[in-house]
Amino acid sequence: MRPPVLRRDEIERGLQTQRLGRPLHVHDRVKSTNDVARELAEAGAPEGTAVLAREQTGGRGRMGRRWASPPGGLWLSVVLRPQLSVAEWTRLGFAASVAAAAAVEEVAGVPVGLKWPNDLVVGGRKLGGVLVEAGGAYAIAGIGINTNVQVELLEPEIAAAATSLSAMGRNVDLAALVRRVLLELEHHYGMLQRDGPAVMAKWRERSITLGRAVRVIGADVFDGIAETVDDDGALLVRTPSGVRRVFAGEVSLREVEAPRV
Ligand code: BT5
Repeated sequence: MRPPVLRRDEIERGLQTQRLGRPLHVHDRVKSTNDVARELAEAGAPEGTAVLAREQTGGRGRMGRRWASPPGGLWLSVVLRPQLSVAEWTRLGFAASVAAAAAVEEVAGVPVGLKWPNDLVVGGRKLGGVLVEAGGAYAIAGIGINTNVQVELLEPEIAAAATSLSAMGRNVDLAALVRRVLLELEHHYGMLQRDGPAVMAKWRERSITLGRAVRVIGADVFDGIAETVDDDGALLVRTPSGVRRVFAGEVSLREVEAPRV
């Protein structure tokens, strides 16, 4: 069954935000909502301008990876114009992840964990992800959530580690979830500007990474215990040769017994 066309008026009805999602641009099919939002930001769109698409043909993850975006999912990007120092910008992805997790919990009643840096995880599988891209004076916060997505129709490599709300038997109203994501993002983005460390503490509360044996795949590959994520968003990993601070990369949770360090 073809998921229904997204209707802007239906989403706007009951939207409780002050700024985010105002205006809201809704498309049937775009390459990437982050690209559309970036064009709008470059043309001077105000903070809060949001772009939603029913389907993305070139959805992106971090580091040029592909993000499968069939109809039925929540593919959303929001233009932000943060009043933050450049060092604080890395926290945007953490704020957006906490917001997306809180929204899913509220609307679908499913507890959502976070995996460093920006994955939404349920039952060890990826439900969604966040991609923040910075422009000059703006940032685009891209949020993807597998809402009513048939996981078995995704490419096998992606399907193997993915889940969706419908796969969990939660058929949520996409418009209601969009409204809640925008509201939670507004709340956590506001918190970020007042008290960044408070947002990072909220991220840590939801973390499924911390305390676990991990393999870090970044500039090099190494194993250790993920100790914490600091207020700059770096992952601190204890290794036999000391604690290493990881700013970018991939972490896989290891099933093996933790190395003794
Ligand atoms: C992310 O990247 O998790 C960020 C995803 C952000 C998507 C949103 S949708 C709206 C906006 N517009 C865009 O173009 N992007 C944003 P990363 O951590 O790099 O994860 C990418 C990896 O996740 C891929 O290599 C796949 O293994 C896996 N993957 C791809 N599509 C998936 C999906 N739909 N569900 C679960 N896993 C997926």
